[in-house]
Amino acid sequence: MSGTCVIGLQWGDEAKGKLVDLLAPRFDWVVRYQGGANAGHTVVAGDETYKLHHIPSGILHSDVQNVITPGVVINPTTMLQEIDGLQARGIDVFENLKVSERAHLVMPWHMIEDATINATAVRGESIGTTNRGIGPCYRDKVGRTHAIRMIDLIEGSRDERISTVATQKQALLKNLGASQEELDSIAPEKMVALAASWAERLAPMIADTTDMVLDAAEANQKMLFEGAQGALLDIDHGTYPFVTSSNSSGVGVCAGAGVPPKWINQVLGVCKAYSTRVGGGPFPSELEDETGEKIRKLGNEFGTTTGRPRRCGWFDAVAVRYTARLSGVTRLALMMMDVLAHFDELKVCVAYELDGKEIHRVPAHAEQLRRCKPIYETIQGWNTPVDDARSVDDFPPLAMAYVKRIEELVGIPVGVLSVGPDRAQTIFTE
Ligand code: 2SA
Ligand code: MG
Repeated sequence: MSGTCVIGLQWGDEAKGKLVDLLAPRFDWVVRYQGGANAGHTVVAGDETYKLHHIPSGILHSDVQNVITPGVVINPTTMLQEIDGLQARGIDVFENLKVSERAHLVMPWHMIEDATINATAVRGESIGTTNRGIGPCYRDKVGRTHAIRMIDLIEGSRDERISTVATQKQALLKNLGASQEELDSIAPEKMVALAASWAERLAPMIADTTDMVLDAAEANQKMLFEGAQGALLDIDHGTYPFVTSSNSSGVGVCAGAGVPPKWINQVLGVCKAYSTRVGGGPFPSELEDETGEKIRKLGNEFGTTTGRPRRCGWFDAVAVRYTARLSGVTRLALMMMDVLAHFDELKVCVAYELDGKEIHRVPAHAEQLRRCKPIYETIQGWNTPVDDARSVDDFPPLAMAYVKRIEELVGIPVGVLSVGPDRAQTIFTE
């Protein structure tokens, strides 16, 4: 089998969805393997724009099998809404999507818990989660005692299980200070009825995706693994604790999808030609000035899921070199080159200054990263639109010089350049 991964190398929103949609026809399978409805993958096909949260970005291609594997956390209500929206636009989701019986469910109580967490400062700053119940659901998965999985929906003991956990959660949330209204909203009888309605609609999709994926790999089929969020948000390797609750870097693919490493041979590392971050946490190359504002406007940098304005800054080669190495990246995809096309001068962060010393790695402690001052290299901008570029030859030499410098600093060749949201605005350099 050949397995290719599409991994975000920054803090998410690198336009992975666009690449997955574009590459999907070359593959038999598209696999979503971590995260949940916190993801927002935008795919533009002709005049239609699709905003996907749970559903793999290969869904627009009817001959590609899409799967959601054990590492994903699923909110069935929002997933069903997403499916209905796609079905209404003529995409037969029920035909080519399977969901792992091992995947965990984001329950209404997780949303209440997330709102509580979000209001809490961690090391003086709020994490700024997407409020989609992601952290509390993964916490229950690891804790085991209160978890509900897809397979629980179609097992005989469902009603009893849901009712027991709902009762326990009401008591726990009461202690956390939840309102009576919130407690009533997760009453056991309500949760039992909700789970039954989910089961009725989702049952045909629930499958042993691990077995399916292994069979396909052994039968030499081609698989595309679609990462969500970015490697700097990885729970183990990111800018902890300002991270998401799953392994969003390349190292998360095997555990989340249920495939051994031997099946993975290509990793496309996706990054913007600049940096963005949404939510709290340190961001050394952040621009809190009119240049940052200009990037936000030109790049329309607002969250796909929550609509939040994204923080913007220059490209951070220290951070991307780290995540590219960690993720085993074989080619870079440099996105949003059209946004950088309106500057006389560009900067790239090539090192940090931490407590008077120059360093070339990302420190583990959020406080240390917060103290890091970016050391910039200034690069001449090309200041000419590149939206219409369709091959490398259409790029101004100064734009190619920028690309070359990024390649050198990160240590990986650029294989894809993107100059706009449309499928046609993507250049494969080889
Ligand atoms: P969570 O909800 O527990 O995963 O939040 C924890 C941190 O992870 C960040 N995070 C994201 N950052 C960028 N994009 C994401 N997806 C959406 C999008 C976000 C949106 O594509 O635009 O619409 O706002 C995403 N998901 C999680 C989050 O901001 C917290 O910093
Ligand atoms: Mg996104």
